[in-house]
Amino acid sequence: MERTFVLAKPDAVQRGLIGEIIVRLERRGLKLVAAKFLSVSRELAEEHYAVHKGKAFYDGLINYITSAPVVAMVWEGPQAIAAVRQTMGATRPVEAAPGSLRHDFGLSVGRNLTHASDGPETAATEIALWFTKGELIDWQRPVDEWIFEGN
Ligand code: DAT
Ligand code: MG
Repeated sequence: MERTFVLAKPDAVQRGLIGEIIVRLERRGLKLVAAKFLSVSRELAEEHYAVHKGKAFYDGLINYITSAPVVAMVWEGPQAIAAVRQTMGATRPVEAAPGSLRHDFGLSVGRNLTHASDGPETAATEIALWFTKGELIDWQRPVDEWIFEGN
């Protein structure tokens, strides 16, 4: 089973889309294992987006992510990383598939509503950056046998 880190970014929170993001991931069959509502410090933002340091959009990205509260989450499921990226849609909302969150609610790459880990290493790094081990909840969900076929 795979885990991935997800953020409802400040624009999603401001626009009342926290529930919309969660309902789509729940409906998909993914399981929530951690969640918190927080204001992002500049230090945390810079660490989270360290890979983008030096790019033209970096300062705007840090300002955006620290501008208002976010919801940080960890979701679990088979191929959770790919599944969540698919539900979010491509980085640029106008290139995101119809039906994806970024398509259905976005227009601008700098206001694209969500973040989701892009691979196993980044998922592990991001989960450890945003959550303590004790904040990750192992819990049983009997319906899982009807969603996950042993993969
Ligand atoms: P993603 O969030 O889909 O993983 P990314 O990691 O390439 O995309 O970039 C992180 C964020 O930075 C992205 O969600 C929005 C912003 N961003 C990326 N490319 C950008 C660009 N060319 N102009 C403005 N913002 C950009
Ligand atoms: Mg990324």
